[in-house]
Amino acid sequence: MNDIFFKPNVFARVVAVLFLILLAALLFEYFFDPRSRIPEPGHAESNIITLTTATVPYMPPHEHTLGGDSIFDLGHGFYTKSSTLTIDRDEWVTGVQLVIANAPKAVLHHLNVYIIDGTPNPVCPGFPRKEMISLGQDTPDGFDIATPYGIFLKKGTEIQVNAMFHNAHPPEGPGGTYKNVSAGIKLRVVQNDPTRTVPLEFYRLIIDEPPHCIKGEEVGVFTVPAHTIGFTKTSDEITDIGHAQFTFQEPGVISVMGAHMHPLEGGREVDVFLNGKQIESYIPKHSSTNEWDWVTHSTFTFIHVNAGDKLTMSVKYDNPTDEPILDAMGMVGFYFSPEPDFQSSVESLIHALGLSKTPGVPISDSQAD
Ligand SMILES: [Cu+2]
Repeated sequence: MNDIFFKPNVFARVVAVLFLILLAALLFEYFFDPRSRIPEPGHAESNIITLTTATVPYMPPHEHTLGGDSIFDLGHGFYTKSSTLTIDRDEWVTGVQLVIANAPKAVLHHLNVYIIDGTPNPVCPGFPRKEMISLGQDTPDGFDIATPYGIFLKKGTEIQVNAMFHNAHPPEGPGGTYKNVSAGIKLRVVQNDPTRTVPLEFYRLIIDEPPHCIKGEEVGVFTVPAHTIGFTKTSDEITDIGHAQFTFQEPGVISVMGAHMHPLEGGREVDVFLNGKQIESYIPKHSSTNEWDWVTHSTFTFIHVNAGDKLTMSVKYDNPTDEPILDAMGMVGFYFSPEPDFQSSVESLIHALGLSKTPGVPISDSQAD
């Protein structure tokens, strides 16, 4: 045994060095790969895509007199975004989770995930980014998508997260000064899943005045006059009605749907109508004993629509104060999947889940049957 390699202490050193190299490679992958993939237990091919905005280093609170200021005022909102992520293989998104670091959720105004492919936004053509996910201060933190649906991300798709924080003193927000604040999303994804066959497209209807789409602005707002209770604005009462309504070009299914308004400024209700008939009502509720914590629950509706059907909305505010509310918002977000062979796919879904067959009847109602 003259071979130096087989001397015990040399062998142990070689093994130790190889182990350290492997460890360093794993740590490098984990900490420096911007797209951290975390395998999900129980699903061999499942994993998580995380996309996080740049941090806002210093976020002081500001006074927010009801109706007295606007989200467009300097220093009112903190805007931040992520780098662009290029999807490196075909993925189906099956779940979405909001993540906020170093601040309470109440200081997030909204987080949007955009698909950057040059396609104009279907509801807001002046805004050249398609939306994939939109979460707000008053929406749930995330949602799961049932089979056969999923958000399909084709290999090469570029996505980006944009977020706006709004840090108001009580009672409109928790107040406090926050450091290194970021927002992001975790997307649960699967590949080559034969149960995911129907891609979801996201749409967002917005009531605003004057219109923001034409100017390419991200946010649309309207004014609620002073001393008005039950002030209601509907899709056809605004200048650019095109982005507050949607006419379906092909048959399909609306699945996840939700709304955004400003409950802490007097937002009371957002209603959704299909061909003039009300199909959903979103009423914000306090989600804690804090005055600023509200949630407006999303719904899983599975509403069948035909080509030519029209979706419209309305939003209601109470403003008992002496000042107008300058930055009231009213929005509806929903996922639609065109399904030319709708009947066969819905039959299989009905069969699988034991649901109501009546078009327009939400699952939550039909399950009670
Ligand atoms: Cu808003």
